[in-house]
Amino acid sequence: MLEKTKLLEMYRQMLTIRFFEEKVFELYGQNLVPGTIHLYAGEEAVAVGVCANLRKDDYITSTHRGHGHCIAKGARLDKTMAEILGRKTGYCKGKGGSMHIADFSIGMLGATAVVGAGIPIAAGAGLSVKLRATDQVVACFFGDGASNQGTFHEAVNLAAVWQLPVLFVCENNLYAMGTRQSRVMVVENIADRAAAYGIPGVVTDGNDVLAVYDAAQTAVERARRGEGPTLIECKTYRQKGHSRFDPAAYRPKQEVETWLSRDPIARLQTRLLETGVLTQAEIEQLSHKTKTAVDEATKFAVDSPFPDPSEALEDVYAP
Ligand SMILES: Cc1ncc(C[n+]2csc(CCOP(=O)(O)OP(=O)(O)O)c2C)c(N)n1
Ligand SMILES: [Mg+2]
Repeated sequence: MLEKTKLLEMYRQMLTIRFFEEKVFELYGQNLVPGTIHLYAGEEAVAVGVCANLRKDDYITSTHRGHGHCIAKGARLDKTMAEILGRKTGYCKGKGGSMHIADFSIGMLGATAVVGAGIPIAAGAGLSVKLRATDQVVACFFGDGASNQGTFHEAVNLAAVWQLPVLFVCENNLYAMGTRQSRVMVVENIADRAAAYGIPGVVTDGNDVLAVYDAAQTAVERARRGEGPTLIECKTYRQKGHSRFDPAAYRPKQEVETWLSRDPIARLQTRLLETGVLTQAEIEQLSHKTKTAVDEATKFAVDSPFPDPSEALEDVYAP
């Protein structure tokens, strides 16, 4: 088992992401979120298990489902929430919104609405690390759907050829919008695709933060030694629909129930209680503290002004 402080920090981060996403869903219902939202609830163990192995100067790239990646890499809750609500105090001055959050100061290279677009960016960041001869690593999050884009195959191949320090982390939540993986792929494990590029491919339980942590640890050590990339497939499930109020009627009821019973937060919590790392009272305290942090971030965002229309073209072009 990992040391107590690490376990507690991972638990706190997963809880934070869950409460944050619940709040975003609530605010969306109140018409406070411009555009759309893609919630990460149910997949928290992936971002947290991977990022717990990263340093502040390591990089990540993200997706359209990126709030959890930001929080796990150390983004501020208030600036993240403000960006989602389109406020001037947000990470991109309210002009990016939910799918375009970036913070270079913590190595968060950006979310993107273009499926698969973050994958070559991660390879590029890996190349920059190699050219600068540092021991930084890059973790690249993407979905099962994105793994069918050409960008995935091109970027993984080049990263393998050049032995770039990249973790390709596939969040296989079984669906790309309403399309089930088995309708668009003959292989069952996306990690098997690693063989085509001569790199290790690992399948892991994406709803078990300790399993994700272990897989990422091995891959990070390999990358820091200069031995190249790893493909990690995390089997997971989004608890809500694809976006907005998608009722996800295309998913069998039994399947949803099975995955809800594997909730990553409840699983870690049971383990922490059983092993005596945390007591029930401590869990309640932590839960209260985390909820308060999300509420404070929400208040900050809601009280913040919108950007002025005159600023619309600022930060769009390089000076
Ligand atoms: C290049 C491109 N094609 C299509 C879309 C529309 N689209 C948005 S999300 C999505 C599904 C992505 O599925 P996956 O990669 O599995 O990620 P998940 O939503 O399951 O996290 C699609 C097709 C897009 N945004 N970009
Ligand atoms: Mg998917």
